[in-house]
Amino acid sequence: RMTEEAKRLAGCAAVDNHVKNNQALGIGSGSTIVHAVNRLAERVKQENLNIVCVPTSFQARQLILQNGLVLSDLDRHPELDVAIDGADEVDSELNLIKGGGGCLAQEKIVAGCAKSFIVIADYRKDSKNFGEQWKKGVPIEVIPMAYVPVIKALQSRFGGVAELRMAVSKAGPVVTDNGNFLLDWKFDKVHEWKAVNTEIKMIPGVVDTGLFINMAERVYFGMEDGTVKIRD
Ligand code: DER
Repeated sequence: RMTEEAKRLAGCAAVDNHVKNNQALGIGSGSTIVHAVNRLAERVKQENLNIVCVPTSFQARQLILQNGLVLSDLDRHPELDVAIDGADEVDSELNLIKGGGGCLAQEKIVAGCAKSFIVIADYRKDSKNFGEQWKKGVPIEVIPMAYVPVIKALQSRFGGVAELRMAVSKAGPVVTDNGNFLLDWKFDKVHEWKAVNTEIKMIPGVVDTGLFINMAERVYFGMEDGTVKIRD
């Protein structure tokens, strides 16, 4: 399909432009990162690169192991050279909505440990303002016992509707890799996202948000016409 090829283009461009020998990499989660990891494994083998990979989820961990890459962690490598990850939406200032795959908490930790945070996405994620393309709202990871008060706080202070993310292949709510629940907050207006992110993070019970504000250094968009668009 068109978007799969666009994801592949973005993933390869990021790996080819930012990965070199003797690096510790942060490996994101989702479907676009699969293409980046495939290309990384190819380059490690061809060029005999010394690379270690820190995952952002169980899925990323499996991807690293399945591709024969060296698995590491933040105990051994608390400072990463480059983190590569996907996004659900990118705005004109390179702010991201992430967490569509429910891995935002570890993704933000790893992205924050990297000298350079590089995002890969297909053309559908390229937006001006949050909400133009991505309609599922901002994912928010919460401590399970607090999800109702957090929903009430979110809706009364910021408007919109926050919903507990229910699992499809499991009865009950989605449980994250950290044993927490996820809310999807469908906001209903343009916010000052940097301030709102901080205020949401301060609500007792909130673990983290899918708002990655002022974190990405560069985004590679795989386009429908087979080109790659770079936004810095
Ligand atoms: O859930 C996540 O944070 C993923 O990184 C998401 O933002 C991108 O997933 P995709 O590459 O499958 O679209």
